[in-house]
Amino acid sequence: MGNYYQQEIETASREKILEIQNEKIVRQVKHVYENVPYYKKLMDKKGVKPSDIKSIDDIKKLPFLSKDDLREAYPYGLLGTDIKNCVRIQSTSGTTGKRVVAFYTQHDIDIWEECCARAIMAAGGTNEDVCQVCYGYGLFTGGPGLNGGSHKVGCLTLPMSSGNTDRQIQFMMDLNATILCCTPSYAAYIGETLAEKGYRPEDNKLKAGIFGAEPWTEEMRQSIQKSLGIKAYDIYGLTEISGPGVAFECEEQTGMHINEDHFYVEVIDPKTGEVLPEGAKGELVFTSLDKEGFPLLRYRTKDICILSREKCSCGRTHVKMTKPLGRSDDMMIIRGVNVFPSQIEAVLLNEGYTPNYQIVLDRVNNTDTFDIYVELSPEMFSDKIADIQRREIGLNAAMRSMLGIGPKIHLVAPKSIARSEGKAVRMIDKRRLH
Ligand code: DLL
Repeated sequence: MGNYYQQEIETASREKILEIQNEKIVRQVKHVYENVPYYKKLMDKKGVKPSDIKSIDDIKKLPFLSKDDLREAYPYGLLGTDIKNCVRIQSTSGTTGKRVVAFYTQHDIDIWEECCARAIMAAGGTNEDVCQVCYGYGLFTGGPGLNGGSHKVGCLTLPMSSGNTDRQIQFMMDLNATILCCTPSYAAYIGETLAEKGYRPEDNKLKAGIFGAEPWTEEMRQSIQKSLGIKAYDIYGLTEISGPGVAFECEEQTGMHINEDHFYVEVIDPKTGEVLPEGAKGELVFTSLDKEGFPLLRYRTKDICILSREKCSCGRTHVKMTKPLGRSDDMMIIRGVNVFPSQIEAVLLNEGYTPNYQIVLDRVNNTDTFDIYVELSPEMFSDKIADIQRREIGLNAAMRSMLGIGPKIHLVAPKSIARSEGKAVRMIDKRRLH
């Protein structure tokens, strides 16, 4: 028998889940139409009325939303309730200067934390566990989401946030952490640091890790499991739909169960928008069925995935998604932070540079390296090293402020970055994550 947080719903029959979805979608569409003028306009343009949505199958009639809509409607345009009913904002990168801001009522926080609690219990968590959360706390959803889930399960929670690896290890060892929550690359780094300090995998009390927010391979899973002596579980989510816990892995480790009672999932052809049959590879689209603060309908994630309804030995009935197999846009995830080339371009132009640049990503000792080669214009060019260094420091700071992480800037001579005859090759990713 599995370890469930909400067994009845997690193992409900397909018919029961459909019944819940049918009921919720009718209510949610009506609510959004009446409360979100931005989406009402899109529906009116498509000629769809709330009364056209009689069951979940009718969802195909609704218009899509994307990050572009979020930018256009920034900051309040997609709010689904009076702002005074909201208790929290979380945020992630937008495609340019404007970030995505998502609003939560207390009800939304409860749903979100319950989803994270399901993930923790699927990884074997109980109220006897010590759960070390080293996802970032703050605007990023990772820390707050797993923190809330850990409380709901009744684990003793260590709200470490990210970074300061020596302190992470000291707490982990002294306070007998049993569950580790962080990005997979940070888990790998912790494993490596433990070994450097002379610890063997059996010296720690960890039994499970809940890792997500960035792509990671099956090989990486094996290596983390070995170095920490744990079972490593994947977890998926995005700020727009709530945060971590939209989907999570169970002990079978063959994909992530999507919390279908809260989030309806479709897979579409990213080029045509056509809904694809189950089992086909395409872009994930989520509809939040019962969120109040930021109730997005048919939100295009740009994550490429495959869904499967194969029976799972854990007893859960919710559909499973593969790990994201890529993106249908150019978003990069660097040290767990989402970065768009368009943000980098915006900084360069703001700072007076030309948009001739190249991004190089690599992974050294399980940590992402992030280099940007930027061409100087002839007027900027100087043969004084101090001038160049001053510019590099300034540009690094401007990038850090826009992106939330600092790249290593390399200023190069005018015309030294190869021009391309077709699409410019702006990004070289040597990490091989998919
Ligand atoms: O990364 C939420 C999260 C926090 C998930 C902690 C898991 C753990 P965002 O910053 O909005 O939210 O980024 C969302 O990250 O569209 C995917 O492209 C990527 N992503 C999230 N989880 C995974 C995963 C959080 N398990 C974007 N594997 C998503 C691969 C992931 N990519």
